[in-house]
Amino acid sequence: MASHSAHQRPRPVETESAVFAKVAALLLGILVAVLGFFSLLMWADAREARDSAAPPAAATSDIAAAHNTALPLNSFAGVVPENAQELAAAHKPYDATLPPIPAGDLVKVHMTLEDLTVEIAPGVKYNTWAFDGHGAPGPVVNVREGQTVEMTLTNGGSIPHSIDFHAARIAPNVAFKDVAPGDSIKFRFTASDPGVFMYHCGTKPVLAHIANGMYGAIIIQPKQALPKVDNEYVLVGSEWYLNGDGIEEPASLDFAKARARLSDWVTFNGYANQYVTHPLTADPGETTRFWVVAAGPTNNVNFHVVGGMLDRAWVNGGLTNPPQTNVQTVIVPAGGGGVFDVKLGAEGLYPFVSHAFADVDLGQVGLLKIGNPKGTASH
Ligand SMILES: [Cu+2]
Repeated sequence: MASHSAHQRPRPVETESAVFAKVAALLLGILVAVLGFFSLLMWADAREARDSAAPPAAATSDIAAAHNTALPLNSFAGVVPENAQELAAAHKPYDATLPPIPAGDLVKVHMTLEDLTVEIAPGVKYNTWAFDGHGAPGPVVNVREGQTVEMTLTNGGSIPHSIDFHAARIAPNVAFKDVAPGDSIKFRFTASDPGVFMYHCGTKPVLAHIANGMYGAIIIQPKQALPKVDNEYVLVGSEWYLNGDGIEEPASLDFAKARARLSDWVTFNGYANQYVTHPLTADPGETTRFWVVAAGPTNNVNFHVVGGMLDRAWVNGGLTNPPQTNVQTVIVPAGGGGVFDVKLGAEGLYPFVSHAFADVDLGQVGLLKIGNPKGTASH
């Protein structure tokens, strides 16, 4: 092959079409540069508008105004302080253990509603409206089919609230009506439908009241008992929409983000990843029953146990029908519940997740620790 230095080729004469092509390329270059300059200006403008946007509304009175809040919305997804790991370890997890069924025909449940600041992720504080000092979720109500539940709700908060039991066949305008601050309401219903159900505040806008933590699980065990299992845990899935990162000062609800479904944290029992740091436990060969409620306000829980099968799955509450068997993933719809039996033989760390993985990323994952395994899970 000839090298450039050895054989200098004669410079070709440029044809008319080559000259035209060069001029066209030059003009195109100028056009691209001009367009680029203007788009840079527009980008800077949009950025400034976003950064200077007023923080979205938190109080109920501002919720109507927030309906008009324009996009884009600020995300605080996954934002934690530097010592998050330490804080996660120190956090006392919500006790997921199924409480015992009270004796007698009448079960009296008394919840006081209060405004309470709680942690929803390591170092992330949030102003909730909380049932019975629990933050979120509220206490688990566990009864047997045929018992009568007498519910008393006392409103210790600053605005009206209410309580709506999905397990109750009752006139909602009577039982689920708004209770003014300082007042109480008392009503009874028969636990007639076995299953796992959601309860929540039904005061408008319901989206805001649920997003602020006003939900919990009520379980009605069937008269004819389910197959006996070794461990029973209650998981309430929910998501949080923050108007700040909640680190320096507590965050409140960003209603516009709740409407746009832009969650910052997604949790089991109100706190991101708490059962990763503090796993639920079982022994090898044991069967574990998960009572799962998807409180939302909007997200489903796509329940799945990594490394296992849902050996028995009672879908969406009803425990009167036979369970599905050997299922991989079951959707628990927002406002619904499911019961899942999982038998795991080998020692290990088995993640339970909502298999909508954006939600895992934001904290809706826990571990079921079988025995005393070495090493860690890959999820
Ligand atoms: Cu409420």
